[in-house]
Amino acid sequence: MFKKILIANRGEIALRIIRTCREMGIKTVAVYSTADKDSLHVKFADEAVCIGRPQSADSYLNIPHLMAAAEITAADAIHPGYGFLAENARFAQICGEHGIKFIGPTPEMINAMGDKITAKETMIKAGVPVVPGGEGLLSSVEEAKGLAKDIGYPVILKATAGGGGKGMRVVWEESEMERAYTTAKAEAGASFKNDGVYMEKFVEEPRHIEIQIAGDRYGKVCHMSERDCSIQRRHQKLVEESPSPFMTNDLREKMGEAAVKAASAINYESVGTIEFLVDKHKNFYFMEMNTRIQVEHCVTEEVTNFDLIKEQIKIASGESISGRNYYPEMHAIECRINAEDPYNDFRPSPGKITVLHQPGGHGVRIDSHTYAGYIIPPYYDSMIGKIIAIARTREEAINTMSRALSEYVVEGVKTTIPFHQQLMRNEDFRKGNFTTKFLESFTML
Ligand code: MV4
Repeated sequence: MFKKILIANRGEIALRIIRTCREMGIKTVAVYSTADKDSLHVKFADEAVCIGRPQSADSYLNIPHLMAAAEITAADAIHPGYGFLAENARFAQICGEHGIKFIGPTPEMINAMGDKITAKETMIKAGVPVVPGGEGLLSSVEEAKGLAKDIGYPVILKATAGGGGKGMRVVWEESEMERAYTTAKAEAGASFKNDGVYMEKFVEEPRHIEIQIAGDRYGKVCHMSERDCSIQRRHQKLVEESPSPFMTNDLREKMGEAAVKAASAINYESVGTIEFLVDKHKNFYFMEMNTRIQVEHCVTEEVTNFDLIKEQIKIASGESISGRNYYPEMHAIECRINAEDPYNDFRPSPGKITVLHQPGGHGVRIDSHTYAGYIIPPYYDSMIGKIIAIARTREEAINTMSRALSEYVVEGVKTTIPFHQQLMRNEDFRKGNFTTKFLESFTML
């Protein structure tokens, strides 16, 4: 097992990883930018190294600075968390070249899923359902128009280097194709330095349901059931839950089996997530694979009784997994608390938290790096924590969440707490009656 792990991240996930390391008897090294010198992850780690200026490119994304920090502290492994360098194959490669274990998949596995066309081809070969569409890159507007006629409108154009919505265009009829093709390509080129786009049938009003998987280096892969992430706004998830209110035992078996096939196809090692679109007829289609621990991993932890960070570290150190699948025994809902103003188009609201009271009590978990007096820097994403409510039934979990939100006091900055309070009272949400379009017609009262 590792003796000392450097955590190449900040905020709540850095703290989350430090907590598990402490329980496992592993020493920790925090890295921090000058903007994060008073952050809790710096205080709670065994050692801390400043790696640069506030801008991510100068600190959390600066590979030479991170490698220097790992070498001077003699860390034998690096945990990348999520975001930043978590899905950067070159970083994983460089860690390996320095004899430092990257806690995650190999560079080859990251690359296999990083290019969406390659990933889709791999899934087709593995027998995982994908959205009907063209094979490979589009090379002209004419080709796009011809293909769309075959597939049938509406279609969607996606960036092969994309994910998360950038370089994506829905096209409802042929007259829109030229403009959509041109702008999707330009946006993809500007965002990813790769302007390749491909086409799929547009699945209308889908649910976003993802399956947590784990694989070890001995070829065993298992799934740990689903998370419903349909409550999103501009491709930012706000609420996640497990199990999905839309799930049936039969669909879980089918999606779980497909997710295991997907991960097995690339001999995946580590924890990971297979994202699916699910239509109203319960047809499901592979969307992409996340080769990292995700923000919403906590709901899976709470319903399956696993510490997924511990599993991830154990797998990286060469331990094997049982190979059996795991099913929800409870219901868990997670609300992301962002320093944003839900009454003002979710505008970021950085600054000092002057007063803080965090909820507690039965069935409530808080993952947050905040404290009274903490200054939320403007340089990074605005998530300041997560509340997870756990109960035997979905209705009870919603009631626990409502109660917890009502206890949460944050002064000094605006937060998404009022949004979540209103959502927990929403009739359609309570009935489980929502798709990825739900928040488009949601207005703050
Ligand atoms: C789609 C789709 C409908 N049909 N693909 C959004 C982000 C990227 N990962 C893929 N996305 C979508 N792909 C087809 N063929 C609808 C979306 C989509 C979406 C997916 C999940 C959660 C929220 C979403 C919001 C808008 C669009």
